Amino acid sequence: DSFTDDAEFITCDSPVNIALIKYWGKRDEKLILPLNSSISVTLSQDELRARTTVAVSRNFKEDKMWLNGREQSMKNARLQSVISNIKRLCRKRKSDNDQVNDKLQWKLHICSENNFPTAAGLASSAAGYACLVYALSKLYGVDGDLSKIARMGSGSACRSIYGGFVIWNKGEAEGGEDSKAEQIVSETHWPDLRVLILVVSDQTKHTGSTVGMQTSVETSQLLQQRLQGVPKQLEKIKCAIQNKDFHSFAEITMRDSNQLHAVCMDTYPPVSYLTDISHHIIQLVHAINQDNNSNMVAYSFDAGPNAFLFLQEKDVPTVIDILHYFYPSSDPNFIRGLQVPAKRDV
Ligand code: 2P0
Repeated sequence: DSFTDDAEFITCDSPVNIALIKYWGKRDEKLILPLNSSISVTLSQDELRARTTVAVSRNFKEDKMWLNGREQSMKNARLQSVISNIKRLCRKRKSDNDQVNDKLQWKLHICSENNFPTAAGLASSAAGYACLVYALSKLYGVDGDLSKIARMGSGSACRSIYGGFVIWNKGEAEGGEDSKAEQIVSETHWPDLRVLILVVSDQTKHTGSTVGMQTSVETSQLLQQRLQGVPKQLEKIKCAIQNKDFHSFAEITMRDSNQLHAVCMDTYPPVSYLTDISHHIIQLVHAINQDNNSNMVAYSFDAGPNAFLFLQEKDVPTVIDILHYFYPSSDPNFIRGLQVPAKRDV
């Protein structure tokens, strides 16, 4: 199919978010409702971003989708759920507008690409679904709470709809009406916070998050234990963020990352996302902090071996020197630039 005058399209970029208090486990697989609330920071789009173009045309013969240049099946329940939810919102608001009604009938083409390794534990599904939802909302002229629709694509995607520091409230409602993200503070709140991403591996992870967390819910007692403690950790990190208390922020962040990976090891059969290099980075960060008598760096790992390091701007040169000393011959892409808490710009 080719574009004609009848085609309408829009391209959007979307940022990655990294959880400080992690989401791990669902109470409803279909609606993607989490067992616990989570808190994340949205990163700037200089290094990691998803870019999605969505197009409709009366000449398209069927719905189609490409991810990083490869055609994907449209028979994906989450993808279908996102598209139908956006269209439903559109119908609700614009039922008397013929032009919009036409557009809703036309076939849809989606083209999405990441400028970083997909499915390597770098939050690609979060950026990808947030981007798709945002782009579709613009195409069909829909506004309103996009976070809930992004959640239906991938849980963590609901947090990439906002910039700065974001909480995804787990909600109580059975239908998920109140399970959505909201901003805690904007990207201007803590301007000297920095994030360094150490790309230990760009290989696709062996156990995807969806299956990994499902197995944890079924088998891990430690997960049940963790769920009891999360509300307190959420309050503590909110407080550290409000006060820009880096020392506490760092400890809470590292403890939560460690707890997630302990839960993964407690899962049966165990899921291990960290590699020897990840463990070395953990030891190195604690050595740096011990030398400094206060936390200078914090690590956080998602469902993959890659490290997200948090630090303050003043400490960036020191930490980069140390990293170069310990990883002298590593790939030039090993350190993926400096990220700052960012607004969710389009
Ligand atoms: C998070 N992760 O809070 C946690 C930390 C990975 C480790 O959210 O099944 O891809 O699509 O809702 O969102 C990754 O899980 O899982 C994730 P689904 P998702 O960022």
